[in-house]
Amino acid sequence: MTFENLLYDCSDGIATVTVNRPKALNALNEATLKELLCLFTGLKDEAAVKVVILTGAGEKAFVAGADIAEMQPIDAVTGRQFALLGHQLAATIEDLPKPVIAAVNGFALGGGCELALCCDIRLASENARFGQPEVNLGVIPGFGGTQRLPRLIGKGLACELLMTGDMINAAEAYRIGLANKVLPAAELLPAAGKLAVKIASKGPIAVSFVKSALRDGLETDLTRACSHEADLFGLCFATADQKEGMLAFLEKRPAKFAGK
Ligand code: DAK
Repeated sequence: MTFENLLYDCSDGIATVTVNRPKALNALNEATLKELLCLFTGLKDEAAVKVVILTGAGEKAFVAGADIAEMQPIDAVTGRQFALLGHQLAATIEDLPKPVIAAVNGFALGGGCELALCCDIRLASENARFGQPEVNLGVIPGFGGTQRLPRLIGKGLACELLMTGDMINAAEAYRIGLANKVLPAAELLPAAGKLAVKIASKGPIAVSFVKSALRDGLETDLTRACSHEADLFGLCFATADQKEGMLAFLEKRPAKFAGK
């Protein structure tokens, strides 16, 4: 796959997607959003890919936000279309039946923070900075930040970040649960790769059900969410992976999952 603003690599079941506009700190213009949407849509049916790592090119930024130069002159109708494109991308990442790990290697601001928020796991380098600085620009987050941030870190902390536009460092992001782990910059991608390999060794259907149970369950009441979990748990017993996983345990050997 070749793109103008993205790099793509896949080996041993791990796909790495790199937003590649380092001169603009990987800011998301419309073309990049469309490429991300196209790529993540295609990954759904890419059987060779088990886990995806999303990162930014260069040493300074994951994604420094939506492209301000491109956004500055737009009108309300175009603004809405731009926001809808961002929402479509976020939903595609969240609905992808495979885990997506954000390797946040620098600034994750505005739309960049929102992009990281729709990934399943966020690892951060020590130089990572997170923030929703939209209020500094006279706008609000347009790619779901006002919704996903409070769901992850709680309403009070989210309010503070969203209303002040302040940036926080990686240690603070870890403290409030925005980052799962903080690593020296040179260790970020190897750590993301190691984590991806570990998850890729598990039953892929079970992993995708975990993602589905979390995604759908957290958006509904506990009774319905547990019922959804029970359905997915039951469905596991229709898979060859369940038979193999449990047989392998009984035979004291590693399981060989076929994803069936
Ligand atoms: N867009 C475009 N260019 C950007 C950019 C961005 N978000 N961030 C950085 N750049 C560019 C800079 O303009 C500069 O370009 P040149 O001048 O070299 O041509 C280059 O990247 C390097 O940046 P700096 O020279 O500024 O680098 P520094 O290290 O001094 O500062 C910084 C790094 C990240 C602190 C600073 O660049 C900065 O504050 N950047 C803007 C961060 C920001 O405000 N991000 C949020 C963007 S707003 C919506 C949908 C979505 C959104 C809103 C509404 N709807 C339609 C409703 C989303 C909004 C956002 O994401």
